[in-house]
Amino acid sequence: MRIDVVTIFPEYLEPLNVSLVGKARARGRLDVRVHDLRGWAHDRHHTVDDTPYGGGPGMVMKPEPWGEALDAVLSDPPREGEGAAEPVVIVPTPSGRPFTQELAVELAAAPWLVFTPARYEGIDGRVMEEYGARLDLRELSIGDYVLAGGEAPVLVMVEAIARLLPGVLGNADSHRDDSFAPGAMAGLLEGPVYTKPPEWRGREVPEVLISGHHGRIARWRRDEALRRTALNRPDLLARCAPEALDREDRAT
Ligand code: 6GU
Repeated sequence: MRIDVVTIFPEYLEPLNVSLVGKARARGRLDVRVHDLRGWAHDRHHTVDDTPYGGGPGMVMKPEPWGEALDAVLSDPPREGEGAAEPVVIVPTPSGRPFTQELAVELAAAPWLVFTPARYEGIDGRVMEEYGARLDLRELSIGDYVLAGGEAPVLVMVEAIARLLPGVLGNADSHRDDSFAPGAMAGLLEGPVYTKPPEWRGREVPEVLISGHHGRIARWRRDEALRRTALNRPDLLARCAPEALDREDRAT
């Protein structure tokens, strides 16, 4: 997968060299390219923002540098089997649609993602009109709070996507039980986990986990998932299809 990021803070994306995403890059599973937007601002001060039409607080990112930057980045597609890959352009904004695990799974199948994190009050709306008219462009939000810019959301989204790429997580089964994953756990949150020692500060590991009884362990884990979901995310339980629950879920 190829990932391009255009930003006025390239150094904000340094964590992409670390840990899981860094290893995926080192292994050749991910080709990440970070570009400085100011390279496409041609005045003496490399200006990328201006005051908003219609008035109001804050500044708006000018369309010309974004247009030149996107034209340049999009003119160099990764090679994909026979032809050139189609890009998915992702515009991080608190006004976007929610970025979810389902979307992470969908985007992990794309060959090429181009992120355009903005600062200030956002990017001139004509940029999204222009590229949205001819490309798959998504305005995405990572949650119901406001950040100072889209760079941290890019780190969040890239990590969520990269860990789903084949050969990136050590174990192909690792995301089967992820919280929010559809399937056996029916979109429930994961319950608590334990490791050695069996007793720590007088607290013991739940006895069932050392019982070796796989049926009882699976039942206990599911009960804990149901309990945690009811406590922390009752909205998820409410959305849970009745068929996703089994007879024993109702019994407890
Ligand atoms: Cl994608 N950007 C900003 N600036 N704030 C956010 C966000 C994105 N998602 C949630 N809050």
